[in-house]
Amino acid sequence: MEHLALTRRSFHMLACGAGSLCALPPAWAAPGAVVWRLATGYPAENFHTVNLVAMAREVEQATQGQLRVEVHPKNTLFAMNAIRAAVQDGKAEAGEAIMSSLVAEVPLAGADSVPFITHGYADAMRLWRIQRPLIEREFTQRGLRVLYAVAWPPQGLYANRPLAGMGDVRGLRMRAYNATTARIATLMGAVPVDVPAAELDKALADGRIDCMLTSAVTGVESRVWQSMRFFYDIDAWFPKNLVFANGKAWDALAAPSRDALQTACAAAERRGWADSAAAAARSMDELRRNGVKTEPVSYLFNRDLRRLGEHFSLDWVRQVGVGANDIFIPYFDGR
Ligand code: PCA
Repeated sequence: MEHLALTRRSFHMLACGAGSLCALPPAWAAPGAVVWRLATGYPAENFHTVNLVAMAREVEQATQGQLRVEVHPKNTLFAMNAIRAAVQDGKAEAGEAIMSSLVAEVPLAGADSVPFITHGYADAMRLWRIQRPLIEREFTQRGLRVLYAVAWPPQGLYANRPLAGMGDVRGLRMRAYNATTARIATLMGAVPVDVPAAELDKALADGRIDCMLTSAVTGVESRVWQSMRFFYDIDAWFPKNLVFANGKAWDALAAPSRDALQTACAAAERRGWADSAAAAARSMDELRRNGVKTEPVSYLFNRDLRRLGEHFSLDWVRQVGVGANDIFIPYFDGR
């Protein structure tokens, strides 16, 4: 009979969907189990996604299968920029988004992409601790629940030619992945070209961009050396990915499942920040191995970049209004 031919693997494919990453090896779902779908736009091998899958595994183990979180990577469930709305509307129970993509709805989410105010992971973490209660308040009002956030490695500048100063960036096609990065490109005198992470490899192969600001990790994942062999390690900012859930889906969980999810998310946050630093170091080596020259910027270029950072900060404060003080005052006071 046909159903007897259903192997554990094919059952797993049916249960989890072909594009998803289930946390555990195939197993029959526990009776009454709740399945959450978690959407992300980043690839399965990215350290953020690997961390999500580890979180899902912990939840599944702790709840003995009562709550299963399926991780759908690389836009397979929803396109990156649609994930927040999809989770808010209950089309997916949970999702991950880079915070600077949420600024239209939650302006305070943009604080981590203000360039040159964080000088390492410790600063980025301190900024997150200040941002978190404010973001939580905003998310709660929208029926969303904040689970955790993890920083990307510092954003550096890649180019297909050596850049001696800001003048050399003028007119270049600079990759951007949301309104925030497009604004930075414009301030640098470049022409923003919208390319989501999932399409970066192809855009580089097609020669559609001359320069970009992103991490060493994304440089490696997109094989940046196909067209860009210069990397300026300017530590411009530490964008964070935010993982969140639909508020109703959260409320509907049985208390033990909710506790298990909360515990696993706290662990994922701790682990993710450490993984980010480790992935950054590995990726820098990988860039060099593939012929990317990592160089410091000249004194004048650095000065101009920092001025641009100040300009962007002022812009950001103007745009966000007094709420920006709730972040910047404690952040700069805590230095
Ligand atoms: N990589 C992602 C976001 C930030 C990063 O380092 C990207 O470039 O799309």
